[in-house]
Amino acid sequence: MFKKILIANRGEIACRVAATARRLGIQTVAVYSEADANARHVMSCDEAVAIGPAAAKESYLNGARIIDAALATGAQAIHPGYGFLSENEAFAVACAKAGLVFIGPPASAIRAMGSKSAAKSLMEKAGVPLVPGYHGENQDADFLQKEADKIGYPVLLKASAGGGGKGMRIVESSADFKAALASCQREAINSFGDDRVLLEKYLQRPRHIEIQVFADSFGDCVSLFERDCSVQRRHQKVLEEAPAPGMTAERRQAMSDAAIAAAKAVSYVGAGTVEFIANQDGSFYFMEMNTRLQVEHPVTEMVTGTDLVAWQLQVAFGLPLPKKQHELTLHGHAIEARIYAENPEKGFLPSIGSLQYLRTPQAVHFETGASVRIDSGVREGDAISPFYDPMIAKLIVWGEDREQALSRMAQALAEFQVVGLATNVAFLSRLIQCGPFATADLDTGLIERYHDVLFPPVQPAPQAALALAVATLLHSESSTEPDPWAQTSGWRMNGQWQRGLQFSNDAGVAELSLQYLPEGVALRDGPETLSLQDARFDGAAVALRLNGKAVLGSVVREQEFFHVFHGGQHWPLRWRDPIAHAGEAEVEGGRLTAPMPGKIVALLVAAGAEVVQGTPLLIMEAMKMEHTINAPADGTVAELLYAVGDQVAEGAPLLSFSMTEAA
Ligand code: MV4
Repeated sequence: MFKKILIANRGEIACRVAATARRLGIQTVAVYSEADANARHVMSCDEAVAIGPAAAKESYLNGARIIDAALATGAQAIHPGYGFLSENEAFAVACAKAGLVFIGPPASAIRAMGSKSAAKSLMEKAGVPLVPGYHGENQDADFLQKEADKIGYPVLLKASAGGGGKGMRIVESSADFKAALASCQREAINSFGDDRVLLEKYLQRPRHIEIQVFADSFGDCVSLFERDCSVQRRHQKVLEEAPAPGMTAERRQAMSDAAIAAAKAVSYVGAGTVEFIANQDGSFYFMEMNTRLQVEHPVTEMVTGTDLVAWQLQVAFGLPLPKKQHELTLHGHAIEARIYAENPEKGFLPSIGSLQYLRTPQAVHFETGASVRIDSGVREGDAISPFYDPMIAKLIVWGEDREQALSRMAQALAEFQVVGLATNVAFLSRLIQCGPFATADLDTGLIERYHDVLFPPVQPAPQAALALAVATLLHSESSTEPDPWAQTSGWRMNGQWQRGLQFSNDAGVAELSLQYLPEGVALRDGPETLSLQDARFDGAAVALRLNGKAVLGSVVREQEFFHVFHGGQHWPLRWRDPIAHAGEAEVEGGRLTAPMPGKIVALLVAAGAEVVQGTPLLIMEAMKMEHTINAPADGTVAELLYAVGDQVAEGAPLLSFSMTEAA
């Protein structure tokens, strides 16, 4: 076996490859960009080489630098992971020239599958089913229109050089054909520098089903069966599962046979995926072959009990496949969800920032038979930078059947907690629990069709979440005031009994009033009074009793936010801190009111003083700290209502103030 390999990638897949190499006793060399000097993947390897600036073009896509790093460290082989250089024919050739093993397919197979129409012709010859259509060289508009008429509408126009959904046009009728063709050709030349198109029968509500194949250098090729990746958004996979719901043994056999024929037609070696587009009736057609290991490979590993990276290393070293086809069986059901730093409510815009707080569900390595697996390239405190894919982790669960896998996924998502940036966790939760996914009524349009269910309006925070935030706030104040949770009797703040608290989210503001009692606090929420008792804290974890009932959760503070995790949901609650906002106090009926209970320690102006906005007017002491009340606007102090040394209750008017009228 290899003694040392270089991993030409970053993030989750680099960590994934390093873990298998370690298990097999293979030394690993990481490469890293300037943005990744402290990255998790660097720490996962035995050695690391800096390869350039943050921009991928100048680092992870710089094949020459990576080959130099491999040669300099004495690595025998390069694992490209996915993305970056994994399907780069020239890189595969350059590795071989440098005497390094490229852990991937032969360069000729990468090339053969690189062009859509050429690949289709090859597949046609190999007997792999294709969508009825035309993918020849003749690009004459009248000829193409006649071909489209023969196929029957709707017809799909695709850029021959395209991929990932770019340059596609649905044509509903012969009358629309010429205009759609011209538009498709324009996009194709702009995007790919090649205006050739192909025609296909357009499938309504298709599914994306792909077959994992593996071939060795002895001509053996096996199928590790299918994955259903129908749940996508703008051609980005969101959920993947294996096996495909509704798949029959006969259909699986037919798809596997077709995939193996596709691989053999290009003399494939290594891990590959043959993508099919499937009709709801199960009929399927070749779309393309991905000549690399894929992001979603863990679901296949979980249902087949294999380590596909170990297979890649073995095959690349020149060993035969670890298992024969008859030794491969399916066990249970696996689902993967891709957790991203992105904001679903803002069009899935990537969310850049740092993972200030990251808690993931209990996960043990898949080989131990654990049912939850997390593949991630980041840890708490790490940044999600604008330079690379903003994936935080892949969450993969296994169950005896789909139903069990689904409930484990729901549970695991409920335990996935992030503070510091927006994530798609709540969206994924809704997605896996929505009707069509739960009942496996899958197709590639699911997310768009169920938009309303997947984007419900923000709800007001439940009282339990508010209680957790309040308890945490009082606990955090216990460095300056006695902790109400540590008191046994009669505690009150500065002799005051009451205090107002405001927590807001996108659904509105919760106006609470707090009353300190010997046995805890009472929380008034509108007409209701809730008793809040026995709060206990352990890191971010909080336990308390609300009206006698146990409430559990976690609370993380981030500036003015209390991030409450409770009942599997994340409630980011903005606390309107009266101290922080004291200077902005509203002029209520010409009066400034005490933001909190306290004592007047200084009066800085006299009655009748004309002041400008921001002028300090008086100083209060509350919670053993001094708070200055500033003029909220330009105006005149009409009357001072307290003297130095007076106690004031929260909300008490302190002085009357009249704003200068705008000229
Ligand atoms: C199709 C199709 C319907 N009919 N071809 C999109 C990406 C490209 N690789 C192939 N794609 C499609 N080809 C025919 N003849 C619908 C899609 C399609 C799709 C396919 C797989 C996964 C997600 C998709 C989302 C929209 C459209």
